[in-house]
Amino acid sequence: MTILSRFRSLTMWLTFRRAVSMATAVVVTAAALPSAASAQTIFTDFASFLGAVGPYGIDTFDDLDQEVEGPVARLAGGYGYAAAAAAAPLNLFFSLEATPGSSDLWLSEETAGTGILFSGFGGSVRGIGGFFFGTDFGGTAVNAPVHLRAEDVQGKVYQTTLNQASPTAFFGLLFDHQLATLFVSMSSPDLVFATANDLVLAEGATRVPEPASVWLLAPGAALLLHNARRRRSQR
Ligand SMILES: [Ca+2]
Repeated sequence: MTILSRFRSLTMWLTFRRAVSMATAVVVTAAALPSAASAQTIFTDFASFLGAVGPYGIDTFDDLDQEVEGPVARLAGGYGYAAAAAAAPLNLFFSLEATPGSSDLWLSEETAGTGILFSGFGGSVRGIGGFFFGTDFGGTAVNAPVHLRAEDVQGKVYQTTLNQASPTAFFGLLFDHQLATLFVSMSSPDLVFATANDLVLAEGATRVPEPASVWLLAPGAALLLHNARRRRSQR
C-alpha cells in the first residue's frame, strides 16, 4: 500500500492536515483529565479474557474492502455494532493487510487523529477486547501509544493508554453493566493511524452463588424458622 492510496485527492489531503492539527489540540485536553474510577475488570491476555466472559463473538475485519465508508454496521459473531471515524470530515476506513498478501485485514482510520468509535452494542454486551495499535501511511504497525476510552450505559468511564500497543498485544475490558462505547485514538502527531484487529464483544459469564453467599442467608433463614415456631407456640 502506498502513501497515495491514503489520499486520493487534494481535498482529502487538506482535510487530513486539518484533522491532524485538531487532534493535537484534543490530545492536550484529554491528557489533563484523570481516569474516572469505574467497575470493570482489565485483561491483557486474550485467553484469560475469553475464559472470564460468557458467550462472545469476534470481528476479524478480514472481509473489508480497501475503503469502507462509515459509520458501518458490523457483526462480531452474533453481536451487532457500529464503527465510525468519530468527528471525521471523511468517515472512511482502510483495511490493511497484516503482511503483504495476507488475508488478515485490519480496520484503520483513514484520517489521522479522528480515532475509531465502536458503539451500538447489543444489550447483553458487557465485555470488549481486541488488538489496538497504530499504523503508518503504508499500513505497517508502528510503536506508538494508543488511547482507549470505554463507557458503560450508566456513564462509568474507563480510560487508559497502551504504551506497548502492537498487533499481538491484547487488551480487554469486562464491565459490570452494559457497554456503551469504546473510542480508540492516537495521540501522536506523527501521522500514525488508529488501527484495530479481532474485535471481541462478549456477554458476562453467568454467575453462580458462592458458598459464602449461601452462609450469609443463614441468619435470615434461622429468624424465619424462629418466628414460625413462635407462631405455633402462641396457638
Ligand atoms: Ca483481521
